[in-house]
Amino acid sequence: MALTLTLSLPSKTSHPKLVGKEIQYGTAGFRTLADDLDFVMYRMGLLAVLRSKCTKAVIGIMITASHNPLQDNGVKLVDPHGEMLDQKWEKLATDIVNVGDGQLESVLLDIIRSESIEISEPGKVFVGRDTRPSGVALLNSAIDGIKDLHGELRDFGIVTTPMLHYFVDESNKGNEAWVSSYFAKLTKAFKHFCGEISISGAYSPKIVFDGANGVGAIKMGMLASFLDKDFLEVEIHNGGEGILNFECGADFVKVQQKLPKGLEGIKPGEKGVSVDGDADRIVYFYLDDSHVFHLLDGDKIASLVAGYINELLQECKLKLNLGVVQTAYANGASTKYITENLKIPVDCVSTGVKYLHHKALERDIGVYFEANGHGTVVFSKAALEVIEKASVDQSLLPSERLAAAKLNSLLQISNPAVGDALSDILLVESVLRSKHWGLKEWEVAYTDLPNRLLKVKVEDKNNVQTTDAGRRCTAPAGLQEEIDKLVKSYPSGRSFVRSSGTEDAVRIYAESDTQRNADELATKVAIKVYQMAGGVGEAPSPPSV
Ligand code: G16
Repeated sequence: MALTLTLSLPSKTSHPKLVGKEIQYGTAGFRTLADDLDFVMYRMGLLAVLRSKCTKAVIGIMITASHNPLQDNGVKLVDPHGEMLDQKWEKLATDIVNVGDGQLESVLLDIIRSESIEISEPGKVFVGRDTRPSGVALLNSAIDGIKDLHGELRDFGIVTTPMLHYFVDESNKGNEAWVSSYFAKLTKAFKHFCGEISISGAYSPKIVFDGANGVGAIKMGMLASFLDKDFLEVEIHNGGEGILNFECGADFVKVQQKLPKGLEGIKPGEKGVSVDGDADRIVYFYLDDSHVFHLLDGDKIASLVAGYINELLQECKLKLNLGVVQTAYANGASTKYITENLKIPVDCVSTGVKYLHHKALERDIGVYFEANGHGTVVFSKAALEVIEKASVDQSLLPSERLAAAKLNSLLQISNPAVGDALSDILLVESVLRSKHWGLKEWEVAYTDLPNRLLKVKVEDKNNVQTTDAGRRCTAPAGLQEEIDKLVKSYPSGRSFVRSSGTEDAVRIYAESDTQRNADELATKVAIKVYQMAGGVGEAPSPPSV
């Protein structure tokens, strides 16, 4: 029977498409200048309702540009289990955003037909935003879209990105989805894990926290209020008084490999922790006695957490399949340590939590972290049942039951929906406390190969195309061969380039035996990108040697 459905979109004329250039659903949704996003938000409101009707589940809309500068904003859709939007729908999102106003209804009708959506189904959408001032108007645009397709709305206000993912997941499981229930769940599990473990050795429960002047600072304050200082003592800096992500936050600290603004007074040995603008990434750092800066990034977190889970699995003698997932940005030394010393298999996937998350789900217990500090621990329902059973199995030795019980409560601390800076802090602190370690004891497991991350602006970042999880460049022609030649002349050299999916730039990564060599290799590769891929603005400065 032919579909005679028509759509009326009363708010459409209030959100005209003013931007001509094509934009794509990137690594984590649409992300660009906030001024260009009004129609995108409206259309994502429409799409979220369709996705909800299609999946018969709550869908999330998070308005954030995460680590990007204040003037940017963005939007990502959250799927029913709290995971990133299905890739087929990413394509639909791109289609819907790039059609002219005149074709919008027909494209929506095409989606309704092709996805066999029953339009009378309810559409339920949860929305949240970070602290960017532009978020208020953009949220209203998304709400117009939701209302135009008669969707039901629940607005969580200012929340971290992982909180919104968590609320969507919990709600679809039929559980409570409240801010207070999120904090209660995380802190209960943390207290349960740490309750029996005394503070001793090099461990201190104090962290010096860099909130990137964003939502992470607000929510860290709330989290800390659920915990006594014996569990976690938090000294909050960059709580919103300065500019979001400006010279602070996890991305700044990771890329610049130095202290964030506002934490200059941190004492040698104190634990520094930075989150990014929407609190889905963390990195740890400290100054040694000579005031030299040390970074413990997502690779270090993966090795710490996976190593500890492995120990517990061995202690309770459970044969569960544990694996780590990384991307090409993982430091070569971390991959070697995890595979050769910890003997845990490592998979390498393309950049983007969406890829890591799905790969990690293939294991009984999957630990995934990007080097930039984005990650979590995921586990199957069956694995959790096996662990729970072992924790009370009287036929096991008490030490075996205890290890299973510890593993059980450790897994409750993670946010299984997505990488979450707040739950990751509790996860890391749990392991450090259990091992009576400070950051130095954690850091010594392996030494990072010196590395450098650079960015180059080009006329069109689509000029750079890659394959093999972003490790080999297929366009422009000849660029990969040039990179290969450069890499060969550096001991332990490795370098790759790829277009960012969140910024208008091409990223360059290089590592080598010394910092000087890593810097030199990265700069030479950046110059090649600039020359061969249509660089704009100032050319990267040639290395001084
Ligand atoms: C997002 C993604 C991450 C990714 C990062 C950078 O993080 O969620 O998985 O690593 O972008 O991606 P790209 O190199 O493509 O710019 P966030 O924290 O910015 O949302």
